[in-house]
Amino acid sequence: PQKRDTRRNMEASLTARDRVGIQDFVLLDAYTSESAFLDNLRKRFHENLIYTYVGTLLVSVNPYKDLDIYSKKQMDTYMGVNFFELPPHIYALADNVFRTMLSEFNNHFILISGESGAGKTEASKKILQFYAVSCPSTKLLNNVRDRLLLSNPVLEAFGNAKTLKNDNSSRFGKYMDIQFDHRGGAVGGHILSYLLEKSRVVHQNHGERNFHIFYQLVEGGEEDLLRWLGLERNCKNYRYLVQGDCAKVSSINDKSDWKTVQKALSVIDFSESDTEHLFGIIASVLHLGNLKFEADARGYATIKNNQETHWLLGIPNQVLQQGLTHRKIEAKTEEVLSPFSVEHAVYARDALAKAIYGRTFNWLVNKINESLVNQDSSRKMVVGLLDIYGFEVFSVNSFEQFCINYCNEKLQQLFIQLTLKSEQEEYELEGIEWEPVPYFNNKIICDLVEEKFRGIISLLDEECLRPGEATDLTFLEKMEEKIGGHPHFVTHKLADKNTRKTLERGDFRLLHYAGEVTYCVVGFLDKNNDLLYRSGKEVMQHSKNAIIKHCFPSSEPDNKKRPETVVTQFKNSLVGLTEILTSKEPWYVRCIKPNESKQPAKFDDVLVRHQVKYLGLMEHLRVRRAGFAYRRKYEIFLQRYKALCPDTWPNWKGTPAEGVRCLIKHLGYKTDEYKLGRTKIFIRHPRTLFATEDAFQVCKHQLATKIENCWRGL
Ligand code: AD9
Ligand code: MG
Repeated sequence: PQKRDTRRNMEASLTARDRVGIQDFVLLDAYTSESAFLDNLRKRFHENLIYTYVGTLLVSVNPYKDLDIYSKKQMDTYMGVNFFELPPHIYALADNVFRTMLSEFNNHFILISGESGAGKTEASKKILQFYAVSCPSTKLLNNVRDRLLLSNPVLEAFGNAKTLKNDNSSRFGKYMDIQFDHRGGAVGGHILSYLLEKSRVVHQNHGERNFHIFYQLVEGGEEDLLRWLGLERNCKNYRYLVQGDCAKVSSINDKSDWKTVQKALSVIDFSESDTEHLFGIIASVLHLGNLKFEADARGYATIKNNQETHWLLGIPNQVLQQGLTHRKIEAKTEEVLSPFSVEHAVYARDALAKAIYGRTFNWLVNKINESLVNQDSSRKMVVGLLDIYGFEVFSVNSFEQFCINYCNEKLQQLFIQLTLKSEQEEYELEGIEWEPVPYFNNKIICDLVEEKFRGIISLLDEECLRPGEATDLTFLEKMEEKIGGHPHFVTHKLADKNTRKTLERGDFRLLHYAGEVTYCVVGFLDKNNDLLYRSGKEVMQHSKNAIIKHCFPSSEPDNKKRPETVVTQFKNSLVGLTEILTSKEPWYVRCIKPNESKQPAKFDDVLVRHQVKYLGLMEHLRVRRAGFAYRRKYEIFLQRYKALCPDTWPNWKGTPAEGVRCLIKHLGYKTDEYKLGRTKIFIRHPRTLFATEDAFQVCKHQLATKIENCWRGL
């Protein structure tokens, strides 16, 4: 009854439409007008109503302030309620995914997208928290639940950082499977991580920071610990922490975050020795960064100040020193040591610091996964959560932005394929009359980046295969030669007079689905090669630190065999991700950033309009509006609802299509409410289906009572 009341309240509140707007864009009268769409979003935003539906897709606008809508009470309200009965909420989406999974015994995923700072990570945390509270609980399940929840602060500490766009920006991609048993208990999880932005370890742009964990350790670490690690409580003393010149950030409390991470580590099975080794590594990276090199009389690098690095890493000082100032080269039958110049030594040191951090991060993800392994081998269902770094444009963009934006391009392509394209193809296939909705397909940009032989990735890899000859500039020239005529690619040389003024010779510009980005080609080859000298690797193999030992196994193939380049590995991992996702049922959260200054109550029309456009929300709305919210195979629909009609219950003798026809006639479906395709029934509005589902629940209850009474002999 309480829920019905809520529905009535909602209806009443619809009269206040002028004030709070419409909660589902599908109901918007001027549904083809971008301005009407924007008006509705703005109206709701100013009323703190940050969520709005487009059918079952959830649009979320970052409020940049804490709203009182995520309490336990709110979670309870949203549990088990049909989608459209309450105001839109991320909990409603999470709950519907969960219940659909339980009733259909299949796998789902929630794709959360939007540009950097739009609220993806926060959305994914809210969903996880909702499941943690709403799932059935037992002691064992609570254990899994706590680990799932606490994996977040740990991964954020090591994989997030302050950027100019977002004080807590994800610098790695994350896909998390939450595994449920047939009763809906959370029984395990698994995390896949994608391309961590390792370069941040050794370099940060002005106004940005290194990964949070470094500052947490220096600010929050206990006195004893810092002493043991040879660290001082002053971020300014560490070269790797000061390049961005903003070690302190008002929105971040490193001290209390340190405590949270400590607690989390203990819950996810980190032994004392694990944490000792882990923070030994973090400290050793800071010490590495402070290593200085001097040129000896012959101009070769020698180490000027060697601090605690060697013992923190458990490597004899002599071995480490040699590894940092020389590299091994093979000469005919023997190996000889070739000394580095100072510049070369600095490069090798930074490469080592990046490798240590990157591999430790992967170790961390594996360790968390071990603690999330499902102990119960029975069949399980999953809800996957995808929270990846968002599209980003800075004043200078490099290889990292290229990878991040390429990834967003791929996710947009997936969205298009699963919604706009497949939806329209399905109508055609099912013989349903349909007026096609035009949309921009970004496949052309994906191809430009990843096509075999002539895509940007292929050209970059090709240049990486010509050490000594190729440079970042030859890579640029090769692109100009091979893809110069592409409508989404431009450089200084190719541009018209006006555009040329905005480009340097070393730039190339891509016209991404989300906007133009100018990339500076400097560093592309180097970052894609991600070269770590063999001597550096071998030095690490001497380590007594258990994590380092694990991360640099002596069996690792050496440089003789060429490893895959960074971007090719990334491309392959995205192919894998697409396969994982397309085998599951999709749901979408589209996050919008209301302003560039991270301020509450500020709605920048131009900025939001641009996002509405490139996120494809208008096209999605048009397809939804003209289409059908719900569709099911005749067999499945009949099987579930046949008890509602005396002619189809208990067994229907004819074809499933005829059965469904008979059933909906009995239920009184109006002709404009549904369409019958070749293999499926299509229902226009969710409310039609909800009414049928409600009737089914009543019927089921009556049937159960009847059976129980029979048993009792009443
Ligand atoms: V990035 O691509 O990882 O750089 P995200 O993940 O899209 O980005 P994030 O979720 O980190 O952005 O949100 C950025 C900040 O906005 C958060 O740190 C919060 O301060 C703020 N935010 C986002 N969503 C909410 C919300 N629902 N309520 C309150 C929010 N604040
Ligand atoms: Mg994020």
